[in-house]
Parts: sequence; structure tokens; C-alpha cells
Amino acid sequence: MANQVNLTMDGSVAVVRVDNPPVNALSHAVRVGLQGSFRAALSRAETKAVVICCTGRSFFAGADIREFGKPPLAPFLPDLITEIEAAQVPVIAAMHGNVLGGGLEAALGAHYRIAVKGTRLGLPEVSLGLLPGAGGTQRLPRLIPAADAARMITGGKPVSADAALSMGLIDRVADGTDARAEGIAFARELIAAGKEPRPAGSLLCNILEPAELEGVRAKVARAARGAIAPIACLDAVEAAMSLPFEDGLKKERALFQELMASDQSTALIHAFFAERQVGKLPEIEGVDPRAINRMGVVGGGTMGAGIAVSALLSGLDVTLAERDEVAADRAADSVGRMLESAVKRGKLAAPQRDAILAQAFRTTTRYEDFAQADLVIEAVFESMDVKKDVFTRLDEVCKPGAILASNTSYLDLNRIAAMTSRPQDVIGLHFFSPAHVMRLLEVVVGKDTAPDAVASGFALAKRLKKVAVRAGVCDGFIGNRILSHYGKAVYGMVLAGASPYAVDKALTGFGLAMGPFAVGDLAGLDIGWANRKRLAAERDPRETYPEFADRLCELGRFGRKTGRGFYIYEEGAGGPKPDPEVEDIIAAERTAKGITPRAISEDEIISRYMAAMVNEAARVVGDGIALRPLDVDVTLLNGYGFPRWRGGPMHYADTIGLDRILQDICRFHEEDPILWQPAPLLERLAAEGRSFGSLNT
Ligand code: HSC
Ligand code: NAD
Repeated sequence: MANQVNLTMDGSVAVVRVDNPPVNALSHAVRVGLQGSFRAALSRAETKAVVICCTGRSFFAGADIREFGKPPLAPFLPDLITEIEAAQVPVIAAMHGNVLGGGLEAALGAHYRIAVKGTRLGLPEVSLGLLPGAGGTQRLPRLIPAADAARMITGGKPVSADAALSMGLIDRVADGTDARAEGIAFARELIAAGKEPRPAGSLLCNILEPAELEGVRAKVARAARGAIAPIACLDAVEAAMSLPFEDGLKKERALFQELMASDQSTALIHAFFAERQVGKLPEIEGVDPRAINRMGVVGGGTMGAGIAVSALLSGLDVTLAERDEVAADRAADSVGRMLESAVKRGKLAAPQRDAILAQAFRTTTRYEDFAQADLVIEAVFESMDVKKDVFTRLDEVCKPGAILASNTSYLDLNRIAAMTSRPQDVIGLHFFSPAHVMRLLEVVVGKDTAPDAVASGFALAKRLKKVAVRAGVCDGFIGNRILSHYGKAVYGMVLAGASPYAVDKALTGFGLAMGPFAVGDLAGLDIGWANRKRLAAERDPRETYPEFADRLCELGRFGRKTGRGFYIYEEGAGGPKPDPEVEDIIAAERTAKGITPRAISEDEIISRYMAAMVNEAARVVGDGIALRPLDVDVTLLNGYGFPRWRGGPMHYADTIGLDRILQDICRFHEEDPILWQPAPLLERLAAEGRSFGSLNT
């Protein structure tokens, strides 16, 4: 700890260098060291400038998030930054890697800023339910245009060194790669030119005109969908524009403390750590993944084409097999279109796209072309017979050690693996649609899957910039199994009296990206229909089966792709429209079943939806399908549009109390004992007064 910060002299330039791997978080020890070294630097008579820089892969990536929620220890970061800003000699932040949060705020406290190429600078506090609380909201709009400052602070997205330069956030993008050396050279230039300290706090703040500010406010509120931090971030920027610097800092501090005490920030910090925890599995610790460079994809429909694009964008070589030439050409067109759209969105350069299509991607109708593939992923129709046929053929042609993966949404991976002579190499890699966009990848581990195949699934996810969650084998794995269950609760509510539109409205109000009926329409109602037919034989005859969804499918209403589902989709109609015909179909079913519809409030819709989700999630954890509650949270957050600021269903359940959820389930059980059976794990934890969170460690 003693050598986390060190001071060296390079002539008249004092160099304060921090070494706190992996990301140089500004922990208490670092703050103590930084303050000590900085004071020592200033106390030396020969010091004419101070350079602050870091070792390792990054400048400071922010305050130490692990310290949040504990009593803060002095020196506090805001005070330390104020002290840096008050230095009587120029202070230079020499940056590389990630300059984030409190790290960027420290750089704003310096008088000059230089960054090597590839540096990314940002204030991501908003994604933790916070705002930059160490002066960032007050100093940034004094240095760069207020609109840019508001966007960086409320959106949290980092910018490149070049963008930072053009905004005026930094003074120079260095040619070299050694931030320390570049910082010293810059300091020498400043000394030679007689440059003075240049505290950002003493500059006039850039402003937004009232109308502009209102426009930004409306946009931020729309995008926030229930999150409070983006709005508080804008309030802090507004304070910078309207108050003297010192008062602005006080306002920032007050808003920061409020957010820090909020459930939302606790939830978002839980999500941050959970996403880093999901990959930590005893099963793959110290296990080397297999090398994956050449990938095969079987089936080039919605998922296969998306998976191919995801892999191509990450530098993998992809061979895609389809049933015949026509289908192969169609798949190639889809891949080409998705790459073209990546070019349009600035994610890919046109020459790079051309190189990918010329060298890294090809279609085929021959499985023999998979002979050299390191991993082949199957994304053909969701039919056990088709999957079995595909895996039998893959087993014949693939090289030893190749990983054979299935993208099945529900089917039994062990039965698929049994079609091969190498079940140890068979794994589920369940992507979500659109596969090149959605971050979630469920890595489904069969009973014979080898640990290094599991490790390879996780390594592949990392390469594709996705978050991987380990799932065991059951119908629907983690996410779709839970979805099937809360889907039944949703249909049950509609049968009892709620309209699908009221359900969607209540749940988007709760923070979901889309309501379940709008999601069904998007995914295609035929998918759920096929699934219900597949499971018909096993269905408990006592289960209340809502038929209206089947009726819609029988009428050819599959959702968006047919222009009608639960909603009507018409060009130029300004979005999906409710359909009275759907309400009539539901009303007819209620009448046939002798159900008198009752009013169901938004609160009740949310309680039922969440109780069903949490109950099945508890069974999924209890059965060992998900290793920990946090794996469920990460799944629902990244694949199912669950509001991130609620931390995931398990974290949400902990927040409102497991006993309350259990009471709801017991109450609902009285009216429908088949759908509402309390999960044993939930009962046990509630009885012991414990939380799901207690199972995460
Ligand atoms: C902040 O700065 C608040 C300030 O505005 C105000 C404070 C004022 C307080 C006033 C009080 C009076 N802390 O992601 P990786 C760990 S809020 C602690 O896998 P990558 C991470 O958990 C902060 N730990 O690496 C992991 O640990 P593990 C704003 C942190 O290369 C390991 O480092 N900053 C940490 O894929 C590696 O992480 C942010 O929000 C932190 N700040 O990505 C940035 N950051 O190995 C958050 C990381 O044990 N960090 N760790 O699992 C990131 O976005 C990413 O980690 C990077 C690196 C992009 C930096
Ligand atoms: P799709 O119908 O869009 O595409 C399937 C493709 O497979 C078709 O192009 C078909 O020609 C091709 N195909 C069929 N048999 C083949 C064979 N023997 N050899 C080569 N190609 C063959 O289906 P999809 O939506 O892409 O789903 C594919 C798989 O992914 C299914 O298992 C599905 O459950 C799963 N999945 C789908 C989604 C989704 O949202 N669509 C999400 C996750 C997983």
C-alpha cells in the first residue's frame, strides 16, 4: 500500500504516479498517498510543475465503488481535487486508458490535460445511479460547451481523446504512447512558455439558453424511463450555469448524497458487480478455453445471420451453412445488410466491411466445409428432430476438439448432445434477438459438457462483448423458463379482467423497456404458440389455459411481421395501436369460461407480474439451473429489458422484502393453486429472514 503512489523529480517537473491495479480506482489509500505526494511535490523549491499519471492499463477509472455505502474516509475526493486545483504551479494530468468518473474529475482539477491516443474519457456515474460528485458537474461545463457537458454527464458515455480535444476537454492528444513521458514533455513546454495554473473553477460557465435547457430536460426525462440519476445530473449542470462555483459545488454534493442514499443507486451498483461476478465460476477457474478463431453457423435465419454478424464484427472467420443455395443467398444478404447498417451507424468502416465480406465470411450448403471450424453453432428451426439431424452430421465432419453449440431456446441439450460421439464438446450458446445487438449470452452446460468447453463459451462471450451467464439444462434454461412462467400470470390477469394494453402500460410504467404483449408481437406470437403446442401433452389438466393467444395465431395474427398481433401495426400510424377485435376475442373467452371480469389496478398488475417472476426465479436457483440469484438478475437485465435501476428481479425482491412477495403468492394461491405454488427456496429464505443477496457471496 505504501508504494501505491510515488513521487519522482524529473528536473523541475514533479511526477506523482499512482499504481493501484487493475484500474487505479481512487481508493482511500490512493487518496492518502496522492495527497501526501502532491504536498511533498509542492513543498520542493525546485518544483515548477506537477504531472499526475498512472501505471498499468489505465488512468484513474473513478472513485473506488467498493467503498460506497461505507462511512467515507478523509481525504475526500472533492477536497483533494480542490487542493490540486489550488496549486500555485501548473498541474498536468497525463492520461491513458480509461479516464472515468472521479478520475476525469481529478483531471478537471488539474490545470492542463494531455492524453495518449486510445484514451477514453467519461463520467459514467449516471450508470451507477449517481452523478459526478467530485466537482465534475461544475468544472466540465466551464471547459466545454454546456450541451456537450450535459450529454456526457446525463448519458455517461465516454468520448475518445480526439473528441475530447475538439470539445476543449483536453489540451493535446499525444503522439507517443507513454503518458508519463508525454506529460513531462508537455510540462516542460508549459514551464518554458511561462504558463500559469489555470483552474477550471475560476472560469465562467458555458450556458444553455432556457429553451435549449428545456429541450435537453425533456429528452433526458424521456430516456430515463424512471431512473432518477439522469435528471439529478442535469439539475447539477443547471446549478453550474446559474450559481457561483462554490455554491454549485455545494448543490452537487447535496444531490450526490441524495442519489447515494437511493435504492436506485444500490440497485445499479449491484448490477455493476453482478455483471463482473457472473463469469467467476469454480468450474472454469484456471481452465484454459479452447482457441476459437474459425466459426461455423448452421442456419442463416433471424438468429444465425445475427450470430454470424456478431462474430464477424469481433474478428472471427465465419462459414454459414444453409439448406440450399437460395436460403444461403438470403442469409448472405441479411449478413450484408446488417454489416451495411453497422457502417451507416459508424460502427464499422466501409473498407473493413468489404474486407470482412471478401475474406472472413462465406456461405455454403455443405457441412464438410466445417472441417476446420473451432466452434460450430446451430441456429436451425426449433425442432428436436431437425437439431438431432444437424448434430449427427456435425459429429461426422467436425475436427476433434471442435465445440458443437446449439442456440436452442428451450430444447433439452442433453438429448441433442447424445446424438454425437462427443457430448463433452456440446454446449448451449443461447443468443438473444437481435444477436449482434443484445448483450446476453446464456452458456448452457449439459451433463457431460467439459469445463474447457464452458470456459470457451465464456471466452467467446467476452470476445463478442457480451455478458455470459451459466445456465443448467431445463425447459427454457434461466430466462425463457422464467418468462414462460410470468407469461402465464400475465395471461391469467387478462382473463381475469385486465386488458393487454393496461398490462403493458403498467409494466412500462414500472420501467420495463416494453410490455409483455408488445414483446410477444415483436418476437412473433407463433413462437409462443409452437411452444405451447410442444408442451401440451405435459400440461397439468387443472391449469387455467388462456386460449385467446392461440385464437390470434389461428387468425394469422403473429404480431409485427403480419401487421397484427395484440396490436395493429400500420405504416405512418405513429406506433402500435390497440385493437378492439382482440378485446372482443378475450371477452368471448371470459364469457365461455363464466368469468366476470374485474378491475385490476396497475399496482396489482405489477405485484402479480413480479411475484410470478421472482417465484419461478427462486425455483430456477433452487434447482441449480442458475448458480446464484445474481445470475438471474444479469439474465433479466440484459436479455429481457428489466429496468436496470431496479437491479434485477432478485435484487428487487430483496428491496421490497421476501416475506411480502411470499404473502402475495400465498394470497394468489387461494384463487389459483396450480399457477401459484410458493418456491421452496423463497419460503425458506423468508422464514429465516434472509435475502436472495445472501446467496450471492
Ligand atoms: C465515481 O467516480 C464517483 C465520483 O464522481 C465521486 C466520488 C465522490 C465521493 C464523495 C464522498 C464525500 N472501483 O470491468 P472490469 C474492478 S463512481 C472499484 O472487469 P475492464 C471491477 O469490479 C465510479 N473497483 O475491467 C473488477 O474487479 P474484479 C465511476 C472497480 O477492463 C476489476 O476492477 N467509474 C472499479 O473490462 C476489473 O474491471 C466507473 O463507473 C471502480 N471504480 O473495464 C467506472 N472499476 O476483477 C467503472 C472497476 O474483482 N469501471 N473495478 O471483478 C468500468 O467501467 C470498467 O471496470 C473499466 C475497465 C472500463 C474501467
Ligand atoms: P429462423 O426460422 O429465422 O431460421 C432458421 C434457419 O435455419 C432457416 O433459414 C432455415 O433455412 C435454416 N435451416 C433449417 N434446417 C437447416 C439445416 N438442416 N441446415 C441448415 N440450415 C437449416 O429461426 P430463428 O428465429 O433464427 O431461430 C433459430 C434457432 O434459434 C431456434 O432454435 C430458436 O429457438 C433459437 N432462438 C430464436 C430466437 C428468436 O428470437 N428468434 C432467440 C433465441 C434463440
